[in-house]
Amino acid sequence: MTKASFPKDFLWGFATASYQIEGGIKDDGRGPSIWDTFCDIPGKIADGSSGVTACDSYHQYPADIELLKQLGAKAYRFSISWSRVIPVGGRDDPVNEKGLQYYVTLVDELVKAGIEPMVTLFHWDLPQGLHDRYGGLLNKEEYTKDYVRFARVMFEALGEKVKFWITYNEPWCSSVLGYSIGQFAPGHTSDRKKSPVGDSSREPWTVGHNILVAHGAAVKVYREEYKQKQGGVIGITLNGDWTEPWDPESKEDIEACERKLEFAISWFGDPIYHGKYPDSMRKQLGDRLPEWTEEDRALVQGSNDFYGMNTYCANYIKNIPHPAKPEDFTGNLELLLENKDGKSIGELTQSPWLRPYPQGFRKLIKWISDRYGKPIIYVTENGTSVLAENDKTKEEILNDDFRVKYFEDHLQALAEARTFDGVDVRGYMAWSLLDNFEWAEGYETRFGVTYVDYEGGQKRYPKKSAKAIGQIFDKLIEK
Ligand code: GBH
Repeated sequence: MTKASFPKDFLWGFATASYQIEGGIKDDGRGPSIWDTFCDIPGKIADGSSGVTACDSYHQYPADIELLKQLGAKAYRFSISWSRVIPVGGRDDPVNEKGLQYYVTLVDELVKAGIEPMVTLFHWDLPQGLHDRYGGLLNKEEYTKDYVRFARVMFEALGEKVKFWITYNEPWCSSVLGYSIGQFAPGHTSDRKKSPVGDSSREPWTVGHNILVAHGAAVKVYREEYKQKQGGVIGITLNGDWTEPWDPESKEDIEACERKLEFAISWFGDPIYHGKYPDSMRKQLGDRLPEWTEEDRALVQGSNDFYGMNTYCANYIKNIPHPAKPEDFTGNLELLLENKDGKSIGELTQSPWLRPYPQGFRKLIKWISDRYGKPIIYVTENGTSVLAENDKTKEEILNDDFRVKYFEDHLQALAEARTFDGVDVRGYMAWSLLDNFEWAEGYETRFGVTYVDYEGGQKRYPKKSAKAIGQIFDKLIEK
């Protein structure tokens, strides 16, 4: 019997994002991002915190690299703070050399340590200057030009040392959480109790479209001007979680499961691989979903060298038997954590939305692989919080058996998908290297394989899971 495994050159490591770890938000000329602004609005972040210090990685990055070395990581995925590099953000605005130098040094040091840098250009922290100047992500013409210039600055500065570029992290989150429910920066929503501005029925679809076009434009520049001499690959990272029917007997719930995956993943995946939006979305959203011009389609279709996959959990799905509300972004269905019989999809964690369901990981990656013609896939995020972890003592936190089990189960499922389902997965980045600023949840929720002591100078202490990942890979990687 064949054993599920990964090939020798399988790229594994850990992931982070700029605003979640860097701190130093005013250091060396960094400009504000929409997340700095959002965190200043009372009530938006659960514990009233912000990324002002976070893990202090702007200063303590050598400790991060040390940690990666110690854990045996082959790769490190991090993101660039655009407003650190171009403080106001625009194509005619000055580059901040000191801010740029931070990333040049980080990449140099990683390469020296034998760790492959995987660079995300955009993990949600848009320069506030661009939001103020023309509405940021809502303005396709202006935004695309500014994003392409930013991308170009990074391609030039980091050059051939970077072989993996990710244009965007989870455009679904920027669109839906930022422009429909207002839970993330810039907080737009139709709900006037939460925000004075926003139109949940239209803005998320506009923003999603604009991100796709900007992604495509940056990929075109990379392929035409840099790829050959630098030898890297470029793609986008999409988020999405597996779905199971709330009532397995219900045809409607089964159909709704597929629709949910389309609204979450194919919204972006289909234009990139098939040149169009899914029919289910067009049917529900009509002309609120932008049309593809020939010009935009040419930029977007075929624009992925690889598919970046983020996934954490799964949901039960229940169809809604009434016409969709204008603000619906799910595909007119309910997302539930228990099925018809009251069975939970997985154990509780600190994140209300996250209950581990490893078999869903295998099914989802196969679904993606089948739908998009067996693309090369890198899992760019996967991980878990732990229920009430922050209330425990440091010693207890370091013994994170729950997280160890999560990684064991998910890596086994992933190896099975590769070995038995023919999925072309080439790498895996655990979320996250460090406990960090968990967006609207603040610091209460910890996702790190490393405990960060926020009261003790952000000192890092690897948890059991940090060391376990290397051991799990050691067992699964072919000798
Ligand atoms: C990732 O998103 C992010 O890339 C990363 O920055 C973050 O720290 C990590 O997850 C852990 O959260 O509240 O019902 O609207 C994961 C995808 C999609 C998960 C939106 C939470 C909210 C569901 N996220 N989802 S709900």
